[in-house]
Amino acid sequence: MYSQKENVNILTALLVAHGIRHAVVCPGSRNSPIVHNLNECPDITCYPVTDERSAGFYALGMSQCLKEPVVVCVTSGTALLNLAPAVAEAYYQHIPLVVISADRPQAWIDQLDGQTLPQPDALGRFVRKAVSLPEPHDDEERWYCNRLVNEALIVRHAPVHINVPITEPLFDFTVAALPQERKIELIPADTPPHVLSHVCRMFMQSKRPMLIAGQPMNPNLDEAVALVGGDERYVPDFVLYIGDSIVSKRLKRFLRKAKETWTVNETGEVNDTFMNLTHVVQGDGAVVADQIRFLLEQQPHPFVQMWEELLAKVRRHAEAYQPAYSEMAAVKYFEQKLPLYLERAGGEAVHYANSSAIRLANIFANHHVWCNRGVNGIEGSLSTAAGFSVVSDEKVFCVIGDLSFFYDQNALWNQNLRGNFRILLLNNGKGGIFNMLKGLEQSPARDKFVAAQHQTTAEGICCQNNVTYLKAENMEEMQQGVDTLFNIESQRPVLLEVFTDAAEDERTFRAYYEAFLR
Ligand SMILES: Cc1ncc(C[n+]2csc(CCOP(=O)(O)OP(=O)(O)O)c2C)c(N)n1
Ligand SMILES: [Mg+2]
Repeated sequence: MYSQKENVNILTALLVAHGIRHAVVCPGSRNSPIVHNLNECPDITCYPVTDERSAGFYALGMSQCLKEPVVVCVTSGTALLNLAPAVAEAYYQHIPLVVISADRPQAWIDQLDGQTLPQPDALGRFVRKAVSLPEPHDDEERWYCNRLVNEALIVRHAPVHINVPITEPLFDFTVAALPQERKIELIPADTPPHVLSHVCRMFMQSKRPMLIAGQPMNPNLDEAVALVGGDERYVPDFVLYIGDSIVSKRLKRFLRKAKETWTVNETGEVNDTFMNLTHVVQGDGAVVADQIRFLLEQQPHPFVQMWEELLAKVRRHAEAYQPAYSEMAAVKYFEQKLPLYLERAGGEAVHYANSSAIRLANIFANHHVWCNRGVNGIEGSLSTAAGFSVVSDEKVFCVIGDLSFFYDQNALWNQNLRGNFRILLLNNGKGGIFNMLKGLEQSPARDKFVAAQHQTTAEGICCQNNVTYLKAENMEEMQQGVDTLFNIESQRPVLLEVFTDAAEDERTFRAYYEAFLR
């Protein structure tokens, strides 16, 4: 029988899954649920040591001899601090000690309760990873708890610290079996033979494989997922995730239905975006993507083909759709004309700002797009594109909403800017994205305070900074303006301000989806 404490059981199940076989355990009541569990596991042998300082060194010696991670488990308070000398020694010897400390619930830290001190980062720089587990109440917290334990246990060649807050009552040992926990495995770059080829083979041999490339773009996947709805035939069983963030929330939610995800990255980081990660392969994701594309050319995969047909259908819809005058119409026209311009001009760099701009790019752009999607801030999109332009020989375009533009207007106050910098400013007089949030329309604060409605135009800013200013207030002016933005010769940056109505932007966006979901 195991403890009633869910975080303790998740931890125990994952210790077993990660192959832990030895645990040095120190006396105490707060850690007794953990010690109890370790003692229940047939694959784990416990070794009692009273003095925690000594216990740490016991574990160090065991790990040296066995060349595998060894647990040392202590109660709350100073017990943990007594491990510091052994942990520091392990750090510089590259020995994988797994420190497990029981803790009081967070609410009781610094409240003069017995045996409490701030434990989560107490071992400082002498551990490679320190995590403090939640006491889960729902599936999201259970996922979080699982992930944190996995993140600590995949670290190699260094000590780690897992802090485990446990609320009273402590002594209920009535759970018959440990939970089935998902193990996340790290496959280091040096694993033989040819890890990346193995991953590609796995991809080709899966029944329903899907390669997802994060930042910059997943064109048309948001709409495709909307179209799929609840159709299980489209759900992948094996997702291979490379690259960085994904724009579409709907896509992320959809991929959570997949059986498992493998990710390839250089750092070996755990990014469990779809909550079903099982393997982190250390390596170059672009190499894997190229290899898979090559294999798919040799031998088409029916599931991949089924998705490609769906994406082609969405693309046809995007091409055929005629939006009313709006931000969408401007981006669509810009993207339609871009390839024609490029045929003549050659190079390119297109930056999109956050909010609606990048979402529209995800529908209409079919090329590389730059966007600050690492943390999605609106504060630096114009500066990023401006910085890009001052070291580029090509034209650099920036498609940006009004709040993002006015926020970062300082970007234009710069001696180095030249005529290769071209801005398409989508001014709908507010953060139009907030129109898309269901339920927010009920708040009288929405337009004025949440979406920061305003009547500012960029004309004065352009005049002040010697930026060529163009504006459009209807379809015809917008199309002429975009053509000019591409073609005009200028020594100074050029900006086209397209004025639209946020309510119309919202209607057009919704109508685009409704037109093919019908
Ligand atoms: C630094 C920062 N502050 C606030 C936000 C929250 N935020 C996200 S989108 C947005 C509105 C952007 O408005 P705009 O640039 O006009 O684009 P639109 O929504 O109209 O397309 C805001 C304030 C953010 N992402 N970053
Ligand atoms: Mg706006």
